[in-house]
Amino acid sequence: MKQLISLIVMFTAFISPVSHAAEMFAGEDGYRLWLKYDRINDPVQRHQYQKQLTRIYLPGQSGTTLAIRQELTAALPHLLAKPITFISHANRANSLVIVKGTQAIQKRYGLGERFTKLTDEGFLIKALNTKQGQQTLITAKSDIGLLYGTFRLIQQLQTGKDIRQINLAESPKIRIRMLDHWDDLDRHTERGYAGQSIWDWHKLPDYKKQRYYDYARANASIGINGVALNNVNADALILTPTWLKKVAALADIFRPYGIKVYLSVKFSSPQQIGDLKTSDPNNKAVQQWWQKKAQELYHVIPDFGGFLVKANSEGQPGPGDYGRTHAEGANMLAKALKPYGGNVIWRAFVYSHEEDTERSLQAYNEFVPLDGQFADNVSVQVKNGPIDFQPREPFSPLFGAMPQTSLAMEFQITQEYLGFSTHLVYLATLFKETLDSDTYQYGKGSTVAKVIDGSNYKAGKPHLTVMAGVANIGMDRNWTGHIFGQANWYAFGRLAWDHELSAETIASDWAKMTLTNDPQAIQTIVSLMMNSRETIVNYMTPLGLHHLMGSDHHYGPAPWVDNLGRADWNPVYYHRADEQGIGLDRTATGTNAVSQYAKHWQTIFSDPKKTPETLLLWFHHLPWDYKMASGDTLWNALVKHYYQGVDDVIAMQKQWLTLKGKIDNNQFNQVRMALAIQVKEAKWWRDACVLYFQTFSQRPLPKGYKAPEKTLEYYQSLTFPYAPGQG
Ligand code: BDP
Repeated sequence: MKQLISLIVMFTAFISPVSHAAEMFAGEDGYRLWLKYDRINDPVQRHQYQKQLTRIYLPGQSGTTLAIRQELTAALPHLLAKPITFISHANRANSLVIVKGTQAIQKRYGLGERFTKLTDEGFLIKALNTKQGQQTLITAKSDIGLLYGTFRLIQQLQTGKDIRQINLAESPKIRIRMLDHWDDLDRHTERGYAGQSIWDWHKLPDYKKQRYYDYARANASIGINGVALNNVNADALILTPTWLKKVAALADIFRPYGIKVYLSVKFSSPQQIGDLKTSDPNNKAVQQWWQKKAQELYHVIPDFGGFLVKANSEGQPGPGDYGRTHAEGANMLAKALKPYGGNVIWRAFVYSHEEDTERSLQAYNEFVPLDGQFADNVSVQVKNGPIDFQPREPFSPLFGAMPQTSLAMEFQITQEYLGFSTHLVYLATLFKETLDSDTYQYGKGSTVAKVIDGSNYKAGKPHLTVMAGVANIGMDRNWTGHIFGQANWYAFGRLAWDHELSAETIASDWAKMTLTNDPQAIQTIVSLMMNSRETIVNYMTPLGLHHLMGSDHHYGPAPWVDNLGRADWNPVYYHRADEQGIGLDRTATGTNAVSQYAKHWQTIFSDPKKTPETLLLWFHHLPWDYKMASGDTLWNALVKHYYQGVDDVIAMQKQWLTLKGKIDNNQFNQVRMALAIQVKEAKWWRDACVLYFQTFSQRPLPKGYKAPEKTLEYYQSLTFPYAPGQG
């Protein structure tokens, strides 16, 4: 008997970790993203829509029509708990009609101006009450418009909207809405924190993974219509015939979903893969080389999107190597692509290693004089802030300074400086902060969004309008490493489509589609998301501090670093902490970065009393005892922000724990574990920064604030040789 008991004990000990894991991680692993088509809860809605949406008229045989058919087949029978049938006549009552808006259709359904005003990608969804019953019409000028309309209708169902009287007309505000993958050809992803690159180059072009199709579906569902497949620090090999076949295979998969493929190209490709002695854009042989390359490209990929170029930046080759301007370089490539309808997206994140001028000032100095010189199929892609995707930056002054150039927005979705894929940070609030910033280019109301969507363009609308996001996608089963990383991908797409949407609406839609439809849980999740960005700013870089992270890998705090190649690579350059105070003087007495902004902002940013406190130390070096609006000293306020950040992550963690049982266990546990790490890392940021800055301020922590447990030396001794995503 004794033996039997010990055998049972042993056996349970052996199996229990397994069953524990099974219990924790069974269920939704995140692969389905926001395209979860589980049954609509509300039986009344379900019943109504069963009548209205399960008989579908969808003529046409194009790849896109097929994609629509497949999506409806994947979605509706599950959402509505009833099989669907495709019917052969449009005029049947109680049906869903998905048709292009021919003259006859426009007339029959009385579509009018709302239809004619749609762009090629726009759509109209309308409930029609006919004598026989209800019809729901999705119409558009193209198959892609119909696909977008279909996804919008499905989204309405997923988010519990009442669609009985649906009447929506939408067109994207920005023409090219793209993801930039910083994926290398060996499947390493620069600044990627979600596993290997999703492009399995070795097995392409023959092996076509389901993940590629699901990636295309996810992108199309939020209106993304362009992807740059490879790293801006480009490998010239991508333009060789072997690689172009692989690229073409992906382009074929993405085409029905309205997604065009772009490639990052190395400016020195003519030398590296073309046997030329130079890559000078003014050289005839070089120009011809690119023209032939374009011809070859369009032969294999007829709808190729174009080139994304990082030139003369961080050691990359470019036209500057030959004394030519960015415009000369970009226009040479643009000319090669023009006959085929291709575009050049030329990055303004440039700074020369050799130049002493602070790197954040260089882009403006180099590009503004070129305003008006770029070809109409070139867009100049500007990062949202002047430095580099920091938790908070003011908008880049370039947005208010090039009225005759198509300016593209570059956001970073991958969280290089915002906690990798471990921290829960909802980025839509950051995106909106930039988009809604007023450049004052033409007085009040000249927002960054209006620059990007072309409304502020000097002569009519620019040919090109672009919003790009550096992707956070990898091979992790849940795609983005963190369930809430998916929300950032989703939000980026929705805002690129319509920058007027609120961050809150998008958060709520995403949460309903991804996590739950329980109203109370949604409230908790949305509030947690909406506060998350300010929280990370507080525990990493409050009051306008920036660039305090570890070198190279950018993991964790290292405000003490002062030994890197260029002065402006060092955190000490940016915080300038000394016995007197802290912050970087960017007014006329300092770097004079304020001079790059419109007069309105110069007045505000030059005066610490007028500068928003969120950007105080971005623009000013101030004494430790400087009086803040709250009456606190700067030192006390700084410490309080750091502690607030940690308190708020702990609060987030508590909020999350209340969701146990209300959302899927697997998703719940993934986020629970990540939040536990985030709490630890937030404390690490707080303690390392407070201890370090205290060596200058020489002041005690404000009353009631507990001193960090570890020493500054401890934090300074930490190394992370294998931190992911390094450049
Ligand atoms: C920085 C990244 C680096 C990129 C660079 C860029 O650290 O890996 O190559 O930007 O945007 O944020 O080109």
